[in-house]
Amino acid sequence: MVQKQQHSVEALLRHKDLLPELKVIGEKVIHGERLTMEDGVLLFEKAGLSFVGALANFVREKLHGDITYFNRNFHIEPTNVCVFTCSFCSYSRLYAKREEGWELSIEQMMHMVKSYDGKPVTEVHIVGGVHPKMNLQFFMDLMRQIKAHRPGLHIKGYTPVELDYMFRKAKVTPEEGMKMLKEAGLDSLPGGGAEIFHPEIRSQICDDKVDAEGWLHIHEVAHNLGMHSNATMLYGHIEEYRHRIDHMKRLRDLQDKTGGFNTFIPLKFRNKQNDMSDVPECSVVEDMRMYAIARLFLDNFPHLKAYWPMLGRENAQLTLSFGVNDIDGTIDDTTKIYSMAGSEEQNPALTTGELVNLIRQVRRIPVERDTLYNVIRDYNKFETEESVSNGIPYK
Ligand code: V47
Ligand code: SF4
Repeated sequence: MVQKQQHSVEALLRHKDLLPELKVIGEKVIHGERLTMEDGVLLFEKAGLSFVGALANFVREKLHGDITYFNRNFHIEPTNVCVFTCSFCSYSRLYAKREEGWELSIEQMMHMVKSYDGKPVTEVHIVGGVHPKMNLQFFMDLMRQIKAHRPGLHIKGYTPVELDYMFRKAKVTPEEGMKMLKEAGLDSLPGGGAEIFHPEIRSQICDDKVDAEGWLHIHEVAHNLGMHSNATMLYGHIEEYRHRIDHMKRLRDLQDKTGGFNTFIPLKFRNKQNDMSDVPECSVVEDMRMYAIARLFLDNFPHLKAYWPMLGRENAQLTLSFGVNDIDGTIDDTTKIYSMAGSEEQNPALTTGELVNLIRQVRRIPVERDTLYNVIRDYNKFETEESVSNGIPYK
């Protein structure tokens, strides 16, 4: 299969109209050589969609064949009150608008956790605004209670934005704070809060929260403690291509050092109900270009994920031909950050059967995973939507 793919990519490189500098990049990809920052920017500026798509698909199939992972998780958003003022955020409610805000107690969050008793979820994703009263101790108590109730549930929680704030308030170093959280039950970190690292852009869209160095340092500390994490990038607003490449380069460098990242998740900027509503959203073509180039540039990231509640189901299906090998598999609508920002999916709920079908419709193989990409079930062996939902194997 990969052999066949390689032949078709080689044929693409022989095309008489292909720019010589793109041919050089294509050859590097075929031979598994690393792309430079200049190569990355050039791909964004000069390469056709079919060119980057074919190369990204080649890399994807070399790494994962047709396998497309998803997982079963649920989200807890402890609060939407936030001390920060990111201009792209449609979600946070400062104290001035507190009547529109929510703050969940530990008891309320435990009630949510218990509502999944007996359901085959493997992960809880905890992320929200930065509330001055929800401190390190509060979240340690929460995680201890979750683990006491359901020890096998993987807790993926807190971005460096939340962590940096809670560590500074508690007067502990990132090393001390991460150790305390790990002991209380934190298993891994999600990818949020990264936005765009470059100060030219960060200073305009999220000036007051943790900077690039702080974000990367907290992930490095987590990796050094044996924890895994994800990384995101908020793209398609006021940044230029060089800022995207700079962002991915910083991630690639840290990954060379620690190997602790699992997944890269490009997040498409949505412009509803926020202070950047005048900035147009980028096109689907631009989305696919972003995914493909991420797959080519981040050669040391094992996985590339499309967050379907934000992109929409059909666009998420398309990404599976542009380098993506993972579709986030939230099973119900508990995440509000995207629906408030104008995501495609106002009701992002899919049954496992529907998600499996979505993946099969584009001739890929659905595989359920846990947070660390251990295989839970290979759905290739299951046939109908009903049999998938009921867990009956295909004979
Ligand atoms: O950091 C906020 C983004 C992120 C908007 O690790 C917006 O598995 C688009 O990181 N348009 C938080 N995006 C969510 C996140 C995430 C999501 C799913 C899976 C994982 C994972 C992580 O949401 C923020 C920010 O970049 N965001 N506002 C907006 N208007
Ligand atoms: Fe707060 Fe996160 Fe919104 Fe920024 S993106 S204002 S840190 S909730």
